[in-house]
Amino acid sequence: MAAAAWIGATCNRRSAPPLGAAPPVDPVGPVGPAPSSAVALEVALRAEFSEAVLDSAGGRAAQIWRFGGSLLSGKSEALLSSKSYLGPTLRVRRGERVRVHFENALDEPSIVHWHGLQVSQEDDGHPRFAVGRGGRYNYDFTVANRPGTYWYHPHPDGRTGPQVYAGMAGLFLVVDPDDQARGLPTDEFDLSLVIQDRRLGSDGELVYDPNPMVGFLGDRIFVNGQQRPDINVRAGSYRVRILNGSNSRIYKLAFSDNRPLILIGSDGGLLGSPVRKPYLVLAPGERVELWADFGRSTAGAEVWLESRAFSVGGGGMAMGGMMGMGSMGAGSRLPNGAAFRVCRFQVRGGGRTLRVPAQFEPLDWRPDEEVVNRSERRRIDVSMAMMRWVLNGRTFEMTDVAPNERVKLGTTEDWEVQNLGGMMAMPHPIHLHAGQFQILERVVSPTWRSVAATLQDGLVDEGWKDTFLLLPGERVRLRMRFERHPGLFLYHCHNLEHEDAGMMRNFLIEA
Ligand SMILES: [Cu+2]
Repeated sequence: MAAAAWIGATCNRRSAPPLGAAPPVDPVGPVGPAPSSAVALEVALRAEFSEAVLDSAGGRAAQIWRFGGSLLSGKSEALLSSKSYLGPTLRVRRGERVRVHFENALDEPSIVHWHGLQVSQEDDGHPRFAVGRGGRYNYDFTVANRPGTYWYHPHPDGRTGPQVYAGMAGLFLVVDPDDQARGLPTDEFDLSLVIQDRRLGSDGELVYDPNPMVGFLGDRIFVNGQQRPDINVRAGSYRVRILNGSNSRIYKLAFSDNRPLILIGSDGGLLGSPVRKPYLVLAPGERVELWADFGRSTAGAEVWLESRAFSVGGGGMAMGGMMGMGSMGAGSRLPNGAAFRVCRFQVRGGGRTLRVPAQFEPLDWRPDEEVVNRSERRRIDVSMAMMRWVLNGRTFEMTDVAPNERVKLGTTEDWEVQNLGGMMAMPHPIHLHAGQFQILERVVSPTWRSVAATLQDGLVDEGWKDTFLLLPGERVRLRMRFERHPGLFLYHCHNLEHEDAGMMRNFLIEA
């Protein structure tokens, strides 16, 4: 229990579920057909105690938790180990079958969620499947998703925040062999950045002391597990994939030379066509893919990726401070909405400048006629009750499904998610499991327009989404088709401290 000192200090409301024992679950429909194809990638993934150097100045190793990975079968480039606390990057193609043998060597229950992937309920990492120390869980799924930037992280009940913070996260890239023919930068010109914030004590160890209102906010920015790295690039065109792997921090990303950002992809892969934005807002769990040309001006040039100032509303700022326990200090040193630098791109040597493709494949949107609840949209009200964030007035119960949380397999629905926090309202990144959806509409109440104005030009609603940022006083309409897999899935806030405090619910896809 070496890492227990900092990891114990959570604001958790519930005791942990019994070790390794999945509670009884009602039968939730047939399991999807067993994959019959050959396994393209088979890996062992171990949640384990480890060490990593976090303080760029100190050089002393800190205690971390991580996903240790090893390749059991498949191509060597399908499992790329990281040089940091992050887990290995998995790289597979659509249609390939993946087997993961997960082992938990931590002292508390854990389970792996494949964020954004459309898999069966048994493969989705629901907390009811969490295994305790020494426990194992086997995943076996065929990648149905479009090529894109997905990721994996733990999803145990009440402990997701501390586990991700301790280092447990990794990328899951669904790669496309046609990208080069499509005119996209590939190989070394295809970069992935995982952005996270951390806080280190004077001993160089991670400090985790979340604020019950705001969540956890660190005061040091890490990219790919390293503090404020310089990223060497060539003068030329890049595809830059970015994951916000932070617990609670929202980024308003821009380049220091004020060039527009060219968005080519979002959570579920490439857009229909590139979109230019003045800045990009990336909430916890969201991904973007950018087109970036470096070194167009002078050789040896550099450009910073920055996060710019924005407003988060009452619950994210003043109230968080007033109610503050835990990381008030960290929160006030670098609150959500503060401006800071993320990383520096330094141009070293020549590359190739490509022309941004005007179009990619058109997206196959679900039409209005297909929507089964057009007359009465399903509503999810985000509010606060008894000083806790709730979804339709409820907090998470392991297998509980309310009457308005049942949908039919093979149908398409419109959902309206509404942020009603009153003066306490703050932004919440909302994530749905079991598929990708499209964002149709955002409406902000007049009271909150000035707050929304600091973020709305950079919100990423384009393309297929599995996570979106719901601003204070805002109503968002999304459309999702429940296909392929029946069963019990989750929808929740991806502010991990909100999630751990119960801002999560099940929904049941009935066959
Ligand atoms: Cu939240």
